[in-house]
Amino acid sequence: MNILDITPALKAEVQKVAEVAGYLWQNGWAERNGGNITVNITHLINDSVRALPAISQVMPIGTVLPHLKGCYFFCKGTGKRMRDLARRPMENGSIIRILDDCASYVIVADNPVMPTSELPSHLSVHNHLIGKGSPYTATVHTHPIELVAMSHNRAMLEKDVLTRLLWSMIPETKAFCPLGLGIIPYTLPGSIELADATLAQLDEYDVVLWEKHGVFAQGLDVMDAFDQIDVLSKSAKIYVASRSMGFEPEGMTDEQMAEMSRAFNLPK
Ligand code: 2HA
Ligand code: ZN
Repeated sequence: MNILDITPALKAEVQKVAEVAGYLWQNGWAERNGGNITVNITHLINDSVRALPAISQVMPIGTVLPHLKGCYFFCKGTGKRMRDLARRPMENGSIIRILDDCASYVIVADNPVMPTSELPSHLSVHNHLIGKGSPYTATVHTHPIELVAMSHNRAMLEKDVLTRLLWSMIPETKAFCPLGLGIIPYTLPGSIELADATLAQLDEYDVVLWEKHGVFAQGLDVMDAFDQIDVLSKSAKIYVASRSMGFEPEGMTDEQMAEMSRAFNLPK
């Protein structure tokens, strides 16, 4: 018997991950093994999962994350493809348990699929979220074409330039991504520097753009994290479509955006 079959809430959560993995692939945002998804599933764990034996050796995280003691995560496997995760989540991802030292983990289900190479940075974000009492449980990293293209433009990398541009393309973007888009200057993928810079920006924004690489989003669940990337990407596509029709889009005015903030009670 598969562990998901005796844990319906967990099964529903893993199915959401698979659904989002499919969207990332269909959008052309997840070539080869590009992108990562990590979801904190601790609140869905029952005694059957708690009783599962380790099916891997004890593996070091590479850092100490005190708020993660005894937590469980579903993680995409290292080198695995989003399009495969979409169809067969438990063969292309795994459930891990963080051990009491807060510095190591074991895989408990379903297969000994090693988690994403970006595990330390994803787990650092989860540790930070729990530490500040955040309700967010999911982190998503992916490579949205138009947003990455925009990050090749120096002027667009200035603080909140892209946020303002993207918000001004269609009213919903400000309503559904009310904190905007943080920017992280080019940093080596998988590095501690990138993880630290991401952590710092996520206190101010729910989605951050890694220059010339991709986006990293946090959300209540994996669908929420995806939705925020999706609305920003929609705005980016409207900008690109306007430019390819030969004009610079006018964008909503400051007053129209201020009116949105008042009407929707938005923080910025
Ligand atoms: O793990 O996209 O940046 C695949 C990636 C890393
Ligand atoms: Zn990437």
